[in-house]
Amino acid sequence: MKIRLAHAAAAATSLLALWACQKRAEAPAGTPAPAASATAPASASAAPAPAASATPAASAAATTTAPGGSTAETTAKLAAAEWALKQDEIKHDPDGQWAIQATASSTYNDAQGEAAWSVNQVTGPPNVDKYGDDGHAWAPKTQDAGIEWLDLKYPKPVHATEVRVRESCGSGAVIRIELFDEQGSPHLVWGGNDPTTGLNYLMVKFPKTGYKTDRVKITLATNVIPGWNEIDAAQLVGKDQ
Ligand SMILES: [Ca+2]
Repeated sequence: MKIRLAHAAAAATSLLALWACQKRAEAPAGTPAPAASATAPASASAAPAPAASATPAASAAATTTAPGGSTAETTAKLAAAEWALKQDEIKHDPDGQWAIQATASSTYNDAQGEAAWSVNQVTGPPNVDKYGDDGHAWAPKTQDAGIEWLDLKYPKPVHATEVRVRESCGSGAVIRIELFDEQGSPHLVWGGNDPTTGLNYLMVKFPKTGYKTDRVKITLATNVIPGWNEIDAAQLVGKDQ
């Protein structure tokens, strides 16, 4: 039966549990075993994203008592503070905008409107608090089928300098970011290996665009990271001129 196959696949990928992000809901049956690679096919161009280094991975460290002091605890607190500062800075960036409309290649359970995991869950500011499966983020219809995309509209056209993608489950599967100019032509601003792990932002910086844009397309290769790949929100950064 397919259930047994699914269990076998799950066992085979247990070593990848660090990356995998499982859904509480039953996964669609018959999903092929995901490829065991965390490396995106390197595609053309552009500046590599800075490493997503400020993950609050520190909670584990906080429970280990360093002999002769509280070094681990201090490190954990500093990491947590750094994460809080980073989030605060992004949320209050005067040049940052959150998406107001979104379409996607697919949605989990064909979710529409404001339903959990629908594409509308990627609009507005971030509202997923911790890494893992969460209906406040968008999820595609299947876990590891391959190419999926989000097409996002922003309130104000700007000369863009950065895109920040907040990944909240199965992070690391983004392979491409494109901006659309006012004539509707796409421009690739980044492509490659997404280093994001845990709940964090993929932050892609690039030279200020000569054109104005209010539309961003984010492409994922969901087969790269086993399990569900969910996006909480995405910010476009840029100025009027
Ligand atoms: Ca969200």
